[in-house]
Amino acid sequence: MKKLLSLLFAIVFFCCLGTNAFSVTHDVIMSNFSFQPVALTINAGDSVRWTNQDSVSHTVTSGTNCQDNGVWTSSEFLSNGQTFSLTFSQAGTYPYFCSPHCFLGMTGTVLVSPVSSNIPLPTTADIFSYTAVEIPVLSSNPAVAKPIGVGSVASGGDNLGLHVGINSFSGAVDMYFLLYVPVLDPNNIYQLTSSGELKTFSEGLFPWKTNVVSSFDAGIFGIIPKSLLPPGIYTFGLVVVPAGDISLLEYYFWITSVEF
Ligand SMILES: [Cu+2]
Repeated sequence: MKKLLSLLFAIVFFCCLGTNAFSVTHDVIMSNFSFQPVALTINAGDSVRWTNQDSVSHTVTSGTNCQDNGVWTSSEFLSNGQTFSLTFSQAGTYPYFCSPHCFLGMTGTVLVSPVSSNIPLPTTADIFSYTAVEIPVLSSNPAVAKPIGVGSVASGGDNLGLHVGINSFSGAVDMYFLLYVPVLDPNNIYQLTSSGELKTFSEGLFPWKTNVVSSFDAGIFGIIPKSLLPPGIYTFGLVVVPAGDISLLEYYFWITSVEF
């Protein structure tokens, strides 16, 4: 398991990152001055892709009564064959229209259903890589969740403020927190132990948290001014497995990097 985990981390870090089975993309066609389907129901975390099949240009503009409500930034004018995509992470009703043809009744609605706040236990190996965020993004959809936040360095700020925030799972899980900072040690990926120490994989396998049953939000190392850290690439990973499962066949692995 420890070799596997280390290898896995290396593969993910050096390669690129896979797709996942959780987000669904739904298509809406713009045809004959209408959106088809007019009303689309999706789950929170899903995406919608609009494609213009008319020869005239259309827009995808949020709002009612032909008034842009700014819920999303209106698409540009889409010519034939062009697409516009959005991901809906919050449940709700999202009316929209085509700006030049709203008066013709060219309107539509996306209904976003809430999903359970529990993240389902992993049943396969799923890897989710994302661009660093300041604070964790919570979601019951593991493909949408961004459980590791890195503080203001994510947006060019001065501080590394590591933070893990995550929803509860539908069963108990164990979590491993991994760090790889080649400028400090190019040869080892470290695990953060439950007591806050850093251990290499040659020292064993050290879960960060075991038997987690509820959601939590935890800071790690506090806030560190980046001026105190050597410049380089800092990569962090969170691996979640069903509690006690060391088969490494079923896991979620979130990974994110920040360079400063
Ligand atoms: Cu139009």
